[in-house]
Amino acid sequence: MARPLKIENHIIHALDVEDKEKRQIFRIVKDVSPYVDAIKISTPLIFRYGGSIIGELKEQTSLPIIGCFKVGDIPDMSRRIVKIAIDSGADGLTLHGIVGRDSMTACIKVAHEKGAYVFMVAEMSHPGALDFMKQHGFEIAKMARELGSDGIVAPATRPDTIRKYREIVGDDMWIMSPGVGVQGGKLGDAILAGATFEVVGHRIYEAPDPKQAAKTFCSSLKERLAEKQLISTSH
Ligand code: 3DU
Repeated sequence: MARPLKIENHIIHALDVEDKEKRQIFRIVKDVSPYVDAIKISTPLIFRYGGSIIGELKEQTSLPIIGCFKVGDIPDMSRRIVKIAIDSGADGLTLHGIVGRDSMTACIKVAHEKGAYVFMVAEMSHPGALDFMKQHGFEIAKMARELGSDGIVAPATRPDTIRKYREIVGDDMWIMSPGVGVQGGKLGDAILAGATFEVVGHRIYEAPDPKQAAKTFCSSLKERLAEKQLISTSH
């Protein structure tokens, strides 16, 4: 059974550190865990260390590990990717909604059978998302809701669109919002617009002291949310 994803700090750390040694990676995970709600990993870490790294990370933290593999293949392959990622220890996964309903249905089915959760990417945070993806983001979010996805991914770099995404998915789905920091999103803007979690990668793992950086992100976000009396959002 997957580790539950609790909403406490509203921050997910993107642990994109395949260039570091395991000992340094484990240190970061231990140090940042009190200040974030999940650890998100991506494909480069798996290429560097293999799928067994997921289990090793889970020995360092009690937080859930979200595999941000943006699964988006034909239904059979998508299902197989989701299955092996969860069997390797992933508690949650991201999926690429733009590949369509059949692939997403296959992913959600196997994830839920295995007690894991999924976030469907509706719109990405980088400028290239405006080429094709943004035009379909709201439809993807609607599909995510209809298919029973646990959450969506929507950009912290365009917080205004988050309001609309929240309207579409309703109050009971998670919205994970990447793009805070190096991509230009301002801490707290996405949450104040309706997101559940903001994703912070570089600004934590590249800091001279990742623990201090995570602590500061956590307290600054709490202060901002408290100002707006929005200290916790519903799921
Ligand atoms: O820009 P950062 O270093 O804070 O990291 C952002 C992370 O979020 C990184 O792992 C990237 O793969 C992920 N992500 C996006 O940046 C944008 C998306 O739309 C979806 C995921």
